[in-house]
Amino acid sequence: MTLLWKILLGIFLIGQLGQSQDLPEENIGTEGGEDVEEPEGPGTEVSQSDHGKPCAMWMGGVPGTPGHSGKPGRDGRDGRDGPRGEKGDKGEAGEKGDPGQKGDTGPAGPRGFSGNPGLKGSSGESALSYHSAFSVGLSEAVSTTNVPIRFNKFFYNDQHHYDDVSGKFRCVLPGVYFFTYHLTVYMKDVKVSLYMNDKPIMFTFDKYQDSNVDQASGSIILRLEAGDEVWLQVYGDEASLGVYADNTNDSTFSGFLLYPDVPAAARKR
Ligand SMILES: [Ca+2]
Repeated sequence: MTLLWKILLGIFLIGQLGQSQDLPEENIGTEGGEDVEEPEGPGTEVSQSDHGKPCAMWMGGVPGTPGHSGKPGRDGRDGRDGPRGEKGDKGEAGEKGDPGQKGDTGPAGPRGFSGNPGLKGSSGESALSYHSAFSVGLSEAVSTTNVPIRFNKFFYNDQHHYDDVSGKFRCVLPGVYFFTYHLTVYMKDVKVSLYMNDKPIMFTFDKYQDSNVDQASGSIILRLEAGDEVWLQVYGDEASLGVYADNTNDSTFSGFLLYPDVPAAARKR
């Protein structure tokens, strides 16, 4: 029994030492002597009451006056970014900008409807090439016999198929031609022949009557080859030189192509 008691006492004392370590240092210092002497005493209760007495007798001091306000602290660090705000109202429309540059040419569009028929065109070159006509006259009376009459007044001779130097019509386009002449007869009788290639083929005679202006005329249709020549000429002596002309009396000779001899190659067109 004695041994067991001592063990229990030892455990108790160890617990007391743990409590004293938790106390403030000032308290430990004032009661240090008493703690050393306690393990020798047999009664635990007595030593416990001795230990509590000094603490019960302490009294709290009067609260001190508040200290002066300290200096302002330093500025704090910047705070974190705040939460995202709500979406704002739509702004007003801006001013109209300058016109942009011209764009590239777009792709070709679809084929359109057929148009109206066009006007009829003018005659082609092939038709013009078959033109041959002349109409000439005299500026004065004929004075020479047995030579071609040289008509020197031109009403129409665009193709120049009538030669005013020789007084002859020269055929360029082969075909059928029509010739006609209207002569004023004055002061003398008129005897004229229409020649074709040095041969007289038609004759006209008109007898002049005193104090009267007369006319002599003739017409003929001939088939001509290229190079054929046709002209008028007085036949007989000077008594037949009655072909007359002045400002108010004309003597004319005309001819034109009626039907051209179209080449076989042209007919197939
Ligand atoms: Ca007559």
